[in-house]
Amino acid sequence: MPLYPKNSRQRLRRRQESRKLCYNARMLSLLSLAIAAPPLEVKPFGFVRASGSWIQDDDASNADQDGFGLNSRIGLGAKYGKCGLEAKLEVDLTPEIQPKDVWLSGRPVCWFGITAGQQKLPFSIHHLASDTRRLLPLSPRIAGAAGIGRDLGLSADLQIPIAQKVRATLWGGVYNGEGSNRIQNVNQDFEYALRGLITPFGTRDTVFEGSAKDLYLGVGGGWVYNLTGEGEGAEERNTLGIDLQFSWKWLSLQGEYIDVEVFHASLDVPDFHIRGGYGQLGFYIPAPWVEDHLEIAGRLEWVDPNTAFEDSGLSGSGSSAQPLYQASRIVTVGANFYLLKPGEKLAIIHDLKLQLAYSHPEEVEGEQVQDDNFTGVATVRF
Ligand SMILES: [Ca+2]
Ligand SMILES: [Ca+2]
Ligand SMILES: [Ca+2]
Repeated sequence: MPLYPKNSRQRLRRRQESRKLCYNARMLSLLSLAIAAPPLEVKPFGFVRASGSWIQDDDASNADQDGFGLNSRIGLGAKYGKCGLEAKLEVDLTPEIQPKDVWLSGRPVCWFGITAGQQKLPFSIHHLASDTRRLLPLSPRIAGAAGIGRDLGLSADLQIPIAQKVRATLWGGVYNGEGSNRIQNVNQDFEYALRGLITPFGTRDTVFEGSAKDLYLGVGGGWVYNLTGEGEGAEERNTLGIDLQFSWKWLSLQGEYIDVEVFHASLDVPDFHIRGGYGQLGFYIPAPWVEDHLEIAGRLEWVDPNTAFEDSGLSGSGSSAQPLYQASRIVTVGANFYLLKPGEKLAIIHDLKLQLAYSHPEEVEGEQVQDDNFTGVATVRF
């Protein structure tokens, strides 16, 4: 007589087999977890941007501002998981060595993220797009006059997905308000920024100007508040901006309006506004041979750097030939040559291109300034 009845031996074998299966399944699930764990992506990047410009010499100025310039930057980006941790470190090498973006960002869930460190304030498309991803070689003057840059701070963003696409994004942040590469908060006051962007057809991963042949519409608005200086020298700035960006196939349109209200603690210094806006257009020539490689671009802009004053002719000396206070209207036309197709992923960030543009600023408050200029920029991005 066998020790165990036949059916109990079978049961034992079945139990052993099922235990083995269980073990295998556990190993498999551990293995699949290891495979599914998001890999850590570390990516070096950088660019070299060489520019040359010719600027008409005004009779009142003895400075010849024609010349060449070189900008170069290197950086390192690290990403863990699609909605996990991300870090960025980038440093300008020329014209001088200085840190640009230095931040760490965490997304506990895909639709919400927090970023800490030196970062761009969420304001204006032109400001948020990298220097290498812009439609024209020179920035509209209002972008520089508004003076919104990078700052040390803490920000949060909220992405609102509807039907699997991000249709709206909100940003908010608190910053030092002392400008780039300033750790100390000199006046112990903070700078605040808020931005909202509606993107009915989905958002872009990277901010850039122009078209990548995608259908894109972005309607945005932002506000920045900052108090700089102390006592009688204190200055308060309220900056409002609205922006619009559209692209489809060969065409791209973009416009912004920015108004900076400047208050002074001292009653001797008049309060004023810095106001300006621009509209620009890019169009790829859809002809054989040049299709996806040749884009014509144009921009109409208006700026008043100080609504309380107007200066006649040139203000400032040496290399700052721009009128400091008087309003200008500027017409710019340009052409861009791309060495990669816009449909390709790399071309979305304009990796290899040559840009040429001619600008005619017309002064509208005081005397005319001879300051027409021609600029060429070659960009290599990796
Ligand atoms: Ca401050
Ligand atoms: Ca003025
Ligand atoms: Ca002029």
